[in-house]
Amino acid sequence: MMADDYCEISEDDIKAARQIEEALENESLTSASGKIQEYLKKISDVQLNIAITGESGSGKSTFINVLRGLGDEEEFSAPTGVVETTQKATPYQHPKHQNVKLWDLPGIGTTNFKPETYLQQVGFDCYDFFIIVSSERFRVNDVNLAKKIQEMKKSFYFVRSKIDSNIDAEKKRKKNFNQDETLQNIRQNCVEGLRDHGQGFPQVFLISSFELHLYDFPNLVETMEKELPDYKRRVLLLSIPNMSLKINQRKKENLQANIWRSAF
Ligand SMILES: Nc1nc2c(ncn2[C@@H]2O[C@H](COP(=O)(O)OP(=O)(O)OP(=O)(O)O)[C@@H](O)[C@H]2O)c(=O)[nH]1
Ligand SMILES: [Mg+2]
Repeated sequence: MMADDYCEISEDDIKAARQIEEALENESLTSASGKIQEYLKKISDVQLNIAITGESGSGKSTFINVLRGLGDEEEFSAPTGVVETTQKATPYQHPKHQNVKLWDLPGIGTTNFKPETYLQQVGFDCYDFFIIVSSERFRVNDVNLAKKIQEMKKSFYFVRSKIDSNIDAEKKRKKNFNQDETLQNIRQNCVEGLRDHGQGFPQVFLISSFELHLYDFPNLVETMEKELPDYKRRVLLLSIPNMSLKINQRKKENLQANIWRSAF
């Protein structure tokens, strides 16, 4: 399945956008604003395509399964594995939002998906929003994905996965093990890695797909719940790029008409 099949704006969206544009050209602002209101009510119907991306083996497919409340071997779950597993972008329904699709992308950085061709192979610019999943170390591929997303003026969450492995290893090996300090180190490493490459204040979540109640998984779910409508709104607005221009134009015309009227 190709991502391009899914990331198109629906016929209905285009029709509604045309109606608004026409209203802005031919009707009063009040009538146009009525149409805009109507359109905004449809926000809940907007398709949002979220790409789960990152290096091969970072835990992307496992993460999608836990977000959907599924075990790795349940029916309809995403295949996971200890060797390169996901070979093509595959959509999965978000558990709560009908119109949100979670796309399980192949991992970047294998012989099948080299960094030079990865973006094109997975149709990267088609998605509306991204979750970069990174395990172990902060890597150059993570930075490059983040940069590309920024270039496209889209947003991402950065998920640092497999925290359980890090905690277990440190606990076994270090006499002065302090969990909070270890977590703080990992977080700082991700935030600084992104910030040093011009990513401002990225949202970083530390998670273990094996221990969901620990670390940042609950916070990530809550943040998604809160912010998904905003991303839908953004997708909606991007689908009608001319609209604000036309609104401003009409306001200006109205203003000029009023100036003349008061002058007379
Ligand atoms: N310890 C630990 N292992 C994990 C976690 N998430 C995933 N794994 C393991 O990491 C391996 C890779 O997981 P996948 O979910 O298949 O990784 P992926 O990023 O989808 O891999 P590709 O599809 O090959 O790109 C599997 O053996 C998982 O069980 C986690 O939170 N903690
Ligand atoms: Mg996978």
